[in-house]
Amino acid sequence: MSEKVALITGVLGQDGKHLSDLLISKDYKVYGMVHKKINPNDVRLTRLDPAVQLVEGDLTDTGSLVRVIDSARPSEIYNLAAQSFVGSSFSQPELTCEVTGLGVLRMLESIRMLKLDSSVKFYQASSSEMFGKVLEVPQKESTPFYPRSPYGVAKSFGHQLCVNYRESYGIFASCGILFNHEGPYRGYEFVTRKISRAVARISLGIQDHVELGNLDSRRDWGYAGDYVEAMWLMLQQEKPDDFVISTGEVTSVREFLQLALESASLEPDVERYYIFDSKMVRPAEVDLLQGDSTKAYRVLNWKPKTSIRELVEIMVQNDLAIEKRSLV
Ligand code: NAP
Ligand code: F7E
Repeated sequence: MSEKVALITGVLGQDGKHLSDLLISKDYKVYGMVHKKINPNDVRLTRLDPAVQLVEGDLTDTGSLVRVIDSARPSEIYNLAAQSFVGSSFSQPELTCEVTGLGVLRMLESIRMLKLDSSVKFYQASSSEMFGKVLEVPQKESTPFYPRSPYGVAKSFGHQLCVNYRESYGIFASCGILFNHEGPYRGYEFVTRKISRAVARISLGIQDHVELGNLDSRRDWGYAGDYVEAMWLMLQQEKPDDFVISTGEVTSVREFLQLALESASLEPDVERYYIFDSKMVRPAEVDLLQGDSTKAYRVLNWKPKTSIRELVEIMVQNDLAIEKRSLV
């Protein structure tokens, strides 16, 4: 049997770490695309399995993408790279649309230029942010998009392009409409990691509060390790398609903070530990996201395994261990 070869863009991100581990455990040869020179001591680099072969390319540079794909000759491409922070998409809208939106076009065009239309399976990291000001609860594959940020707009563009290239050129392009997923490799700018780190530091006496914006937003938070399995399953199907990946459970930012405080054996008294930071409030907010993954269960036989309590526990205990190490 020929070797399975995968290319992951955005390999240094949260999902890149989980997915590369999963694919290596399945005996894939994995190429991971990075877009700038990284300090060799950067934890995002050192945590990667050494079997991942790094290649240099940028979603804003088509020539680099063509060269990366041509040299790796993957059978599966997972396009995880993006400017993925919604908050920054308001301050850097053009960059976000270039990378997160047009970057998808450049990947698809590179596949076409190399005449790999019928031999490559392409996964696009679509997002529940496309549902934005939701027109239906819960949200499923047929729910119309109403993005509320430049990030959501850019993801909607990338998603629609995949559908169009699938229908126009027969490219195997599948989109995972993933709801928020978190874990120990989550970036510190996202609210769950900001909370788990702050709570760990509060419990160790390093700080005494956490500054947050809107506590009333509600999200459908899952564990990233569960979600990358769905990505892989989508590319093992005979036909390309789009799937909502979610838990169906909704938790507010306030409740997430309460659970984190409990996990660190602190009083779950939000008002005692939280200070409002108006800088964290976005020009337009997504108030509620709740997914319906019935289709993923039916077609992919995929279901999330990790509860919100378990997720919070994983994140807080991980940050407690990191913060304790920093004290010695
Ligand atoms: P992440 O941690 O932010 O990782 C994104 C990666 O993309 C980073 O390694 C980043 O590198 C890289 N990148 C940024 N600009 C690039 C460019 N111009 N060219 C090439 N690479 C570039 O994101 P994640 O949480 O793993 O998410 C993976 C994907 O799923 C993203 O597309 C995200 O938008 C999408 N998504 C995430 C969630 C979620 O809840 N995590 C939900 C739905 C969809 P630098 O950091 O070095 O710039
Ligand atoms: O915000 C509120 C904030 O930045 C969650 C990305 O992975 O998931 C993620 O996008 C909520 C928002 O994630 C703070 O206003 C309050 O309502 O953790 P977040 P996000 O915007 O939901 C989607 C599915 C993606 O696709 C994205 O790539 O929390 N919030 N206070 C705060 N958020 C942050 N970051 N920081 C605060 O202090």
